[in-house]
Amino acid sequence: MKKTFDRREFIKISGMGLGGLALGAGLLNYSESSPSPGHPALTANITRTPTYCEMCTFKCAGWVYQLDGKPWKIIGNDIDQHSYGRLCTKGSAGIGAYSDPDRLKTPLIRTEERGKQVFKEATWDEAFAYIAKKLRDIAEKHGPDSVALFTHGSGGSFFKTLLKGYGSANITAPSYANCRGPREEAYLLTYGEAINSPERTDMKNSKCIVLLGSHIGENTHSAQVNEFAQAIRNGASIITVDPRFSVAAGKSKYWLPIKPGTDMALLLSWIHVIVEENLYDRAYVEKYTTGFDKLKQAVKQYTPEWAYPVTSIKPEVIRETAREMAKHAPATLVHPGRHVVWYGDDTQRVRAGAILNALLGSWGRKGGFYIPSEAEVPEYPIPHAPKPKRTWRDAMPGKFELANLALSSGICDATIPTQGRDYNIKGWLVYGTNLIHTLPDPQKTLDAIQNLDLLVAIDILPAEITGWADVVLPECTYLERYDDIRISPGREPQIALRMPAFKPKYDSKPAWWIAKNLAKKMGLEQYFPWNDIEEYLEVRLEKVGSSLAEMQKLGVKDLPKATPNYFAPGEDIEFGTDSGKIELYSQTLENYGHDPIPRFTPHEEPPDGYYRLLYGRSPSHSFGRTANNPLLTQLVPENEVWINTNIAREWGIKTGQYIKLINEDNTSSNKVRVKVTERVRPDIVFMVHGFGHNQKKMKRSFNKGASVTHLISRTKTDPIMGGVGIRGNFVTFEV
Ligand SMILES: Nc1nc2c(c(=O)[nH]1)N[C@H]1C(S)=C(S)[C@@H](COP(=O)(O)OP(=O)(O)OC[C@H]3O[C@@H](n4cnc5c(=O)[nH]c(N)nc54)[C@H](O)[C@@H]3O)O[C@H]1N2
Ligand SMILES: Nc1nc2c(c(=O)[nH]1)N[C@H]1C(S)=C(S)[C@@H](COP(=O)(O)OP(=O)(O)OC[C@H]3O[C@@H](n4cnc5c(=O)[nH]c(N)nc54)[C@H](O)[C@@H]3O)O[C@H]1N2
Ligand code: SF4
Ligand SMILES: [Mo]
Repeated sequence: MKKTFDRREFIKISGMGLGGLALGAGLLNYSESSPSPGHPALTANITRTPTYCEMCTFKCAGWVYQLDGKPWKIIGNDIDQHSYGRLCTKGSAGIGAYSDPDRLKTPLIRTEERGKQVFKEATWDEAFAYIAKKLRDIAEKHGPDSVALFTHGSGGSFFKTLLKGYGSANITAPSYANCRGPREEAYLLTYGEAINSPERTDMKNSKCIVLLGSHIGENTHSAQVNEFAQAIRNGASIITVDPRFSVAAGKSKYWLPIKPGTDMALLLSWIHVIVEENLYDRAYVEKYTTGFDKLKQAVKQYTPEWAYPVTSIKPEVIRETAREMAKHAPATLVHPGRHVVWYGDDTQRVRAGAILNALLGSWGRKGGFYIPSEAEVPEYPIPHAPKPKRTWRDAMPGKFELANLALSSGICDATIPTQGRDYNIKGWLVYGTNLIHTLPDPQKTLDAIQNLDLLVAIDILPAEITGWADVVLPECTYLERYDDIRISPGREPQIALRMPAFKPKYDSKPAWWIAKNLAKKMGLEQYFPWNDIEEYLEVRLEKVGSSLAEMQKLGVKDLPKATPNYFAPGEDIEFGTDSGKIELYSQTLENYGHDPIPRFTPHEEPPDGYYRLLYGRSPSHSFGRTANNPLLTQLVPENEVWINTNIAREWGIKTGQYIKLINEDNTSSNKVRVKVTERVRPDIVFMVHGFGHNQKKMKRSFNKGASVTHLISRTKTDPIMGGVGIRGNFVTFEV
C-alpha cells in the first residue's frame, strides 16, 4: 500500500497544530538521557523493533528505534492499514509511557480495607497465591461464573483464556456498552454485519462525508484522520453536524450547529427529503432492501419544516444538504460514528443513519463502506473450557436481549446485591481499563466494588482503579513485551507483530506471562500449553506461512485476499439479516417490542441556568490513559471548559479563569480553566474527557482539570442493547 499523505496535512487536520510539532522538543526536554531526535551521527548504532501502539486501542503498527542502545523514537509502519505510516501525537509519545517514573513497579496486596490505599509489596508468587485462593473460595461459595473480566487492551486476550478456563463467560469491554455497542447492533440489524474496528468506511474515496458528532481530527484514530485528510484533498464535500465548531467543522462545506440530542430528527428529515424527492438509488433499493414502502409511510411526517424547531436547522439547509448527499451517491458516506452512547436511543439513531446510507446505495460501494477482509490465523490449540451454568444475562433476565456482548455497566449493576436477584458478581479482574473514570456514575462503580470478594487490577500505572483493588499486578508497557498477533479487518487481510524493544523495567511483566503463571497456580495450566510466547507466536505464524523472524523484519504482512472490497454491478447479495436483505423495516426489532423503523422522541431540556454537559477528545491524549505521560503533559497538561461568549458575559466569566461545574444532583467538579468561545452553542458546555484525576500517585495528572465522568449521574440506557447514554446531565457554574 502506498503512502499518500504528507505530514503537514495530517497535523493540520488532526488539530494538533503546534502542539504536535512541539513533541520533538518535548522529548528533548523530558529525559536527560534522551538522545537528540535530530539526525544521528553516521557512526551511530541504530536498531528498530516492530510494535503496534497501545497508547489507545486502535493498534497502529510502527517501529521503535533505538540509538546506541537508548530509546530514540517511534514511527509508523508504511504498509499498515491502521496508520498509513503516520502515528498520532500520542503514538509518537509512547516512550513517555515507558519512562514514566510513576509506573507500577511491583505486585501489591491490600493490607487495609478498601477506600484506603494501603498495600504491601509482594512477590509475584505471593500475589498469585493470594488471587488463586480467593478465586477458589468464590468458585466454591458462589460458582466460578460469578467472576467477571473487564478488559480494554491487547493483553486482555490471555486473561480471557484464563477466565474461560476457570469457568466464566462474563467477559466485558467498556468499548461495547460505553462506546460503540449501539453502532454495531444498529448495522447488524440493518445489514447483518457490524462496522467493527478499524471502521470499514471508504473515506479516502468518498465524495461526500456526513459527520454526526464524529469529531475526526480531535478523535485522532490515525486511519480515520488520514483518510479524512485525503478526502478533503480530493475536494470531497463535508457536512458536519455538531453543536460545537469542531476541527472537522472547520474543514466542512456545511456546518450544522444542531441543538444537542436532536440528531434523530435531522436524520429522519433527510430520509424524508431523499424519499419524497426521489433522490434515492432506486435500483439498489429495489434489489437489496426490504421495507421501503413502510419507511416511506413512516417518514412522511418528518418534513424539514417539522424538523426546524426541533433541531434549529433551517428547512432549506436540510433540503440542500440532502441533495448534496444524493448528488455524490453512492460515494457518499454517512459516517456511522464510534462513541455513539449519547442519549439512550442510540441504536435507533445510528440505525437511521444506516437506513440513509442504504437509500444512497453506499454499502459495498466505492466511497461508502467497503467489504473488509480479515486474516484467518488459526488459534493455538487448547482444550475446551467448561460451560458456565450462568452468564451475565441471567442477572438481568428479559432485558437487552439484542445485546451481543456483555455489558460493563450491567455487570457493575449485577455486582450490587438487589432484592429478588440471587445471582451476583463477586470477583472482578480488571485489565487495562480505569473503571472509576470509564463507567459513568462513579458512585455506583464504588458501591459495586465495595460488594466484591476480590478485585484484581492489572495495569501499568497506579490509576484510580488500582487504589481500590485487593491485588495490583504491574504489567510492563507495550514497548517491553510481546503480545498476541494483531489481526484486524481492513481492505487487505493483514497481521502485525509487537515485540519487546526494551527489557521490562522494575518488576513488571507482560500479560501473557501473568495469565500463564496465574493459571498454573490455579491448576489451569492446560489452557496455556506453550512454554513461552515465542513458541505460541511461532506456531500461529507458521500456520499462515510466516515466522517470527519474518515478522520481525516486516512488522506488518498482507495475507492472501479472498473477497473484493466492493459489490460487482448487479451482483446478487445475501445479507446476514433474517430476510437476507438490507432491513429498512426491522422485523427483529418489532418482534422484541422495539420500533421497527426509527422514530423521533424528544429528550429533556436543561433547567434555567443549566447547560448540557458535552465532551469529546483531546488530540494529544487518549481518555485518561495518557494524562500522566511526561511528554504529553507538556503539550496539554489539563482540560478546559468551553463556554459560549454570550453566556460567559452573563455570568461575568473570562477565559483563563478557574471555575467549578455543578450538576443537577449537586456534584461539583475540580476547578477547571475556562475557554470563552463562539465555537459552542449557548445551551452547552464542552470539555475533553480524561482529566480530573484524584490519584496522588500519578503526580503529573493529580488534580489537573476536571473529570466529565464525575459529573455524570443521569444515564439513559438503550432499551435495545443496554448501551449507556452519558449526555443526559446538565451543569451550572460556581464562579
Ligand atoms: N465520561 C466519559 N466516559 C467515557 C468516555 C467519555 O468520552 N466520557 N468514553 C468512553 C469510551 S469511547 C471508551 S472506549 C472507554 C475507554 O475507557 P478505558 O479503556 O478504560 O480508558 P482509560 O480510562 O484510559 O483506561 C485505560 C487504563 O489502562 C491502563 N493501561 C494503559 N496501557 C496499558 C497496558 O499496556 N497494560 C495494562 N494492563 N494497562 C494499561 C491505563 O493506565 C488506564 O488505567 O471510556 C468510555 N467512558
Ligand atoms: N485523540 C484521541 N482520539 C481518540 C480517542 C482519544 O481518547 N483521544 N478515543 C478513541 C475512541 S475509543 C473513540 S470511541 C472515539 C470517539 O470519538 P467520536 O466517535 O468522534 O466521538 P463523538 O462522541 O461522536 O464526538 C464528540 C463530538 O460530538 C459532539 N456532540 C455532542 N453532542 C452532540 C449531539 O447531540 N449531536 C451531535 N451531532 N454532536 C454532538 C461534540 O461536540 C464533539 O465534537 O475517539 C477515538 N479517538
Ligand atoms: S491512533 Fe494514535 S494512540 Fe491510537 S494506536 Fe494509533 S498512533 Fe497509537
Ligand atoms: Mo471508544
